[in-house]
Amino acid sequence: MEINHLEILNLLPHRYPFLLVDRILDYTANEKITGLKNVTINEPFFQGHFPGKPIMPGVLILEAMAQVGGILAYKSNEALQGKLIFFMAIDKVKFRRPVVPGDQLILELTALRTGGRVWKMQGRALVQEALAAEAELTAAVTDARENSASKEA
Ligand code: BDE
Repeated sequence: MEINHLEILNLLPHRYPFLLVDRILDYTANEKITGLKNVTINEPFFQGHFPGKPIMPGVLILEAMAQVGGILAYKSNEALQGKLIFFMAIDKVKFRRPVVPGDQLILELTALRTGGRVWKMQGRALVQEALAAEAELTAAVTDARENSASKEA
C-alpha cells in the first residue's frame, strides 16, 4: 500500500531540511517497507558536500533509511503514534557507491526484530537496482511524555 508525502508529514516529526523520504511505495506491517527519495541538486547539503562535487552524505542515506523504518514501525503499531523512536545502534554499515543529484534513492527495510520496544531492521539503499549502501538499524521506542516529565521532576 502506498503512502504519500502528506501522510508522511503526519507520521514523522521531521521537516525541511531533514525529511528524507518522499513516498512509501509499499509496506507490509511488521515485515518490510520500500521508500523513495528523489535526490535533487537543490538539496541543501550539496552546497557543502562537496563544493563542485555533489555527493549525498552517507550518514544522510542512513538517516533516510531510519525514517523509512520509523514509518514501518508507526504503521505496524498504532500505539507508537505520539511516541518517539530513538536510534540505539547502526551495525554492518557499508557505503557501496556515491549517490548524486538526479538519483532516485530506493530504501528497502526488512524487519529482523519487532513487537516490543526494540526494533531491528536490515536496510538497503538502491539506485537503479544497484546497491548504494546497506546497514542494520536498531531503534527503541520511548514514551516522549514520560521522558520530558522525568526531566522536570
Ligand atoms: C564511493 C562509494 C561510496 N560513497 C562514495 C564514493 C565516492 O566516490 N566518493 N567520492 C568522493 C569524492 C569527493 C571529492 Br571532494 C572529490 O573531489 C572526488 Br573526485 C570524490 O570522488
